[in-house]
Amino acid sequence: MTTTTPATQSPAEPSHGRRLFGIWLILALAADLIIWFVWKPHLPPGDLSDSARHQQLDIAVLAVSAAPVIIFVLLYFTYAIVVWRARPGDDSDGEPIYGNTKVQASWIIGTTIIVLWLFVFGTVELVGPAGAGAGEGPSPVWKLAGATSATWTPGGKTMLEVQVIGQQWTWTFRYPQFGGMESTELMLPVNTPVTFHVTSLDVIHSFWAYQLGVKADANPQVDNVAYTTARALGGVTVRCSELCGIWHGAMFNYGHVVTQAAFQSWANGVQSKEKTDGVLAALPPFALAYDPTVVPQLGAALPKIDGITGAAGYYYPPGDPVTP
Ligand SMILES: [Cu+2]
Repeated sequence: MTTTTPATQSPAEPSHGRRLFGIWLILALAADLIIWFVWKPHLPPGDLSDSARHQQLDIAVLAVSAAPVIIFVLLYFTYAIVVWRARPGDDSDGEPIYGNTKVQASWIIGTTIIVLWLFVFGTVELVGPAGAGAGEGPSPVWKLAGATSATWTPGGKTMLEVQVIGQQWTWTFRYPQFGGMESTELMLPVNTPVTFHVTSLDVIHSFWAYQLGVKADANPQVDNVAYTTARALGGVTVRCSELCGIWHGAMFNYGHVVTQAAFQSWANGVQSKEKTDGVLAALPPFALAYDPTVVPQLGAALPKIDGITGAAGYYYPPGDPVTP
């Protein structure tokens, strides 16, 4: 439309390209500033952990990248309708145009830059936060920095190991560094690298700790590893994110991110209580995955002491028709 022919257009034709660019720049800048400073802090899943913060960042960066493109399309569309529509009585045809090097080159360069940027950013964000908060199977490719140890104490760089056990229809969290004690509450210390070992006792479930930005499949006889580091104190809701039977929708537990000292005293307390109660002795030995058909404790001894620790519905109650 920039080429003018004296027969059809007046010589005072404005520079549409420059005009479009000016309007686009203002709108795109405004949209990106609003996305970054107003919208980003409210984006799910919040900023409780490193993985959650990275997910917030990902959504914000993708929105900031997409907004100028959407605004350009809508602006060009609106501009064309308003400025270039046929005037009443104008039955003339448009100019025959054969190629436009400037337009073609900018299109190829622009789309290539966008696609490569998304590829690089997506890859960095997948690798950087140790697997983007998702389960990586029993031998993770991208590991979280932190030392492994048989015990955990506050202040160190030691990973906290948490086994997440799904069953119809509740979650149990087992802490191997605290004698293999179990809890129905997911307690985590702040600023501590955490390794989740996610498994299931019966059907397939999915461990979804929403505020932590962690989601990992819980499959029977599989140790699915996921990482996170909590960065603030707060509550966590754990839901099942894989249709797993009639009470799937009611399969949720709660948890808290607490200070390292508070976590240690809580964990020591539960451990000694379960030791005194006889729960620790009755629990199956800690393993990275369980097979309910071969662990004799499952479905036998545990229901008798159900309620002592508050872990309701330990494994299979007696006479439960559920079969693994
Ligand atoms: Cu489930």
